[in-house]
Amino acid sequence: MKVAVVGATGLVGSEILTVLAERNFPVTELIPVASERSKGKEIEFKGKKFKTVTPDEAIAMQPDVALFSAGGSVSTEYAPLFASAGITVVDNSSAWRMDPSKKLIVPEVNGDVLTSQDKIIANPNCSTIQMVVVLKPLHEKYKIKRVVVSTYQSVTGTGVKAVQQLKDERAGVEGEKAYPYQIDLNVIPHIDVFQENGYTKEEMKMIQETNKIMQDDAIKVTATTVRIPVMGGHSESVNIEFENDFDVQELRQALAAQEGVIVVDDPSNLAYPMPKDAHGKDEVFVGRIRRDESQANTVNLWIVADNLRKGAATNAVQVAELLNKKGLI
Ligand code: 2RA
Repeated sequence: MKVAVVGATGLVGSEILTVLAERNFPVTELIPVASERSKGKEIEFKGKKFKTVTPDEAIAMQPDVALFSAGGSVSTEYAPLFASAGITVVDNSSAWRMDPSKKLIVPEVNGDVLTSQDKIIANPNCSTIQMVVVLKPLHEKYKIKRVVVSTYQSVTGTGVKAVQQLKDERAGVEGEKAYPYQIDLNVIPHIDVFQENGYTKEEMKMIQETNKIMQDDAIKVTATTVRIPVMGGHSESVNIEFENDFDVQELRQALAAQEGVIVVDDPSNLAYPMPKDAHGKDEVFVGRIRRDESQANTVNLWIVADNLRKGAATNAVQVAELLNKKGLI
């Protein structure tokens, strides 16, 4: 399979290359794509060196699938051009996520809705992906009424500049700033731009994307998204109210049986998920599972995943794997 990776030199793009190699995706030809500015830059894949090409050159090379991770404006401009050339696009930006004509896919949750008509497929926001993988079996079993989530998000979600800001601040070096404030030794309750309703765009993504992926607008969601000085992954404190009552042990078993989820929940041995352990892993980790004693039919839990992996690269590659398995590419 001819695979183009658009944005191959970025943080998510390089992770996509790692995941394609690790999962042995059947790549017969790799086409790394970068902007005109980085054209000709060398990247390595499975021990071989490849030179990046521009998006227009990539279209002319007719890949079977293109995994985009180059930001919203590149996706808005180029995804339709790739699609009209017959190339299926899996897009990691927010450009197409809420477009009613595009599918927003997490394979373990709603992979079954993909058809041969889908030429631009959206990859959800990282903080949404790790949450819906956990919500899915619980919604099936107990019917979710409302979700209250607070996030603790890694600087890798912002990109290379933010990782550098944290490293510079730790080293006491003056450098470029990705955030309006110091991030080291700090917590910033602000991710993406503020909206008129007082929420940030990241918070609205978690709300709207959850309803779209779960195919249920009746699920009420409210979110507070926060940046913390961590690199390994995003963490989320999630409070879920169900229509029906549950047994905590049964609920834990339902999560353990869910594809892509690993339960780490043994307080007596101080076992709970942490970003330093999730780093570099493809699964979503869940722990601190306990009944919310302040309200009926409600559970509290803690979800952690590597946001560059399941939150971005791994999910995109899994979508490509699913397309391949269904014979859609
Ligand atoms: C973040 N959700 O962590 C973003 C990345 N897509 O900032």
